[in-house]
Amino acid sequence: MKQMRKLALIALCLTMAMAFLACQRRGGETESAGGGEKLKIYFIPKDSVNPYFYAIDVGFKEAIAELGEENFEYIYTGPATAGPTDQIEYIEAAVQNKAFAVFVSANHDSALNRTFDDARAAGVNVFIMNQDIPGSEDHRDAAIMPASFANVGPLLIELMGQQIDYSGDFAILSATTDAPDQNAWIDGIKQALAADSKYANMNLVTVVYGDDQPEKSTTEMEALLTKYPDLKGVIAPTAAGIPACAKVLQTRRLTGQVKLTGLGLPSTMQEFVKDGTCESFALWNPPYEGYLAVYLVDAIANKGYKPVPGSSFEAGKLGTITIESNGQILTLKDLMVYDASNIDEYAPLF
Ligand code: RAM
Repeated sequence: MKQMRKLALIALCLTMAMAFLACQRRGGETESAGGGEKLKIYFIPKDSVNPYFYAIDVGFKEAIAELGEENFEYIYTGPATAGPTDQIEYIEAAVQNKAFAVFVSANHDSALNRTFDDARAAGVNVFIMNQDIPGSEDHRDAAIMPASFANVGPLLIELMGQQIDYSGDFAILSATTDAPDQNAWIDGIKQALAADSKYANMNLVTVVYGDDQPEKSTTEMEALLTKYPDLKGVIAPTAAGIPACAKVLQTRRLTGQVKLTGLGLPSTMQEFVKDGTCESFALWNPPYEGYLAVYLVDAIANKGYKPVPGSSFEAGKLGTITIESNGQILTLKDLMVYDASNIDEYAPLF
């Protein structure tokens, strides 16, 4: 009997050890060198498989290399899917692990509020990454924005207009239904469409959601083409969705007939710009966001900086960064447009 209990105990310990190791590997956490004084920085993307967020990760690593690898423990971890509450357990684990700061690309504008409050009460600096949480700003310390969101909708409608000669039906293929960033841009597209008579002959037929997953984006794009045979174009403001849309157009030999624009990574869009499937699309510089985040942490931890509106900190090659009155930090103001003239230059970068 005693022997059996001992065996059961050993089995339990082994299972726990394996589960612990599995957790460590989940989401590709970086290895800790184990020092006690390191600043622990967590980056929790919308989901762990969307390549868009790997481009931000590059910036974190670049700044850490500049400021000394020995000073940081950087952990990139997140859920497999981008559900509204999927990130909670990852934020809680970061708090448990005594994170200095968490950078979260929130999948919902309020579903994480209590988790953020608990984290801040435990002394963790909470930043929203690549977007903000509209209406819930009191629950975070600041938000790192890739660009001014006010510029996104007007630019995307203009790129679509240029491609379809400002006339005809178009659709939007977004990411998840609750995504604060996507919804802000969709509102911006709708507002610009209504506000400018230049777009009077353009008609938004529907908004569909590919959940930032290539398979679902593909299915949704195919359904759009079937349901709207007169569709002239699609705006996909998602780096996971736009290459999936392009692939569908390429495979169905619809290049030139149904136009495509949106937000995407030059690296995944290069082939589609080259063959004319996508004449132009836009983005900012995702690595800058991670880079800026590390300098922000360094300023708070080592230079007595308090990240309050109106204050400034030095961010290496990005110069002096000032926090806006609404607590947002603009990595860049304007977006950049990619087309055949510059895609080869940017595709190797991100
Ligand atoms: C998607 C995500 C992300 C967005 C990019 C452009 O992958 O929705 O939040 O910023 O696209």
